[in-house]
Amino acid sequence: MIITDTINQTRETIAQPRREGKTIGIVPTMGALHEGHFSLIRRCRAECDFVVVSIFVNPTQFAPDEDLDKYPGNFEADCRACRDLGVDLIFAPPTAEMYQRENLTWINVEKITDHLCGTSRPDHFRGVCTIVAKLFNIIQPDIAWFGQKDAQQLAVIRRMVADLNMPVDVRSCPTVRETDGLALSSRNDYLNPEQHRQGLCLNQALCRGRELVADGTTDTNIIIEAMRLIIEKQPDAGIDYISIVDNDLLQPIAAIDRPALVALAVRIGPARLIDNIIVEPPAKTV
Ligand code: PAJ
Repeated sequence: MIITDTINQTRETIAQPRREGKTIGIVPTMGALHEGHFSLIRRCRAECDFVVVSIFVNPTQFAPDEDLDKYPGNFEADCRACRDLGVDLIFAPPTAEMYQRENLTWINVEKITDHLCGTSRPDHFRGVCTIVAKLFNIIQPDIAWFGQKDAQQLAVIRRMVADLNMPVDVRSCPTVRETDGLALSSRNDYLNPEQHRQGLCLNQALCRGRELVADGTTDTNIIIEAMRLIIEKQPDAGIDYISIVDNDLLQPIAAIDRPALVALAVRIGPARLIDNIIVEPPAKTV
């Protein structure tokens, strides 16, 4: 496994497998790797000849009051895990390599970023799209993997790739959870055991939402209120949003009459947790 930290070295390293006609896959990450990341890397390993993992805590997707300075990381452990998973190249540049001058060029995906996390993190997806586009330009992967855990990020990146005709096949993997249901996240490191317990309310609320839809409830207000009650039972939980949107442009919908994304963001102590599921409209009986 090769580890690079400059753009030039990375391009030179990838030139060889590309010449040999190998398919290049990338899993972009911010490090502090866990089973969620590993699931993407395993898929990439299974479906590509040359596997690249990028590890870069991207400052432009953090607002000034967010957790950039204390974002968890353990580079040695990440490298060991990647080696065990058969990764060919880790690209782990310092910030000054990725942003060599004041950044004046940004990618903004409109509309899909209007709701959900876009409301409380207005510049977040601009930072995500810009860094992912830079990574795509540096690595020029054939295939890139992202997690359904960050459903809005996935939708935004798919749209960026489509609108800008980027020659990358974007694929996704389902959300990996702890056995107790908490979606894995690098930010779970911020939780003490009691906060972790309270964090289970996100998955519980989503399960309740799924159950209501399965029982024939389609009114999204009713579903959202039922979910809200579950979250509000936890003393340290602060709701950022609970939303039900269509699974294409992520616009709020009044009824589950098409595939819908049920998504929520909840602050528990020091962590802001997000989670989501996709629900299908109840089958019509004839
Ligand atoms: P990061 O939070 O490190 O996540 C990297 C990838 O792992 C993302 O595609 C994310 O959706 C996926 N992932 C995280 N937790 C997961 C889980 N529990 N199950 C499945 N997949 C999971 O997302 C980012 O980094 C950054 O925004 C990035 C795309 C790298 C741009 O900076």
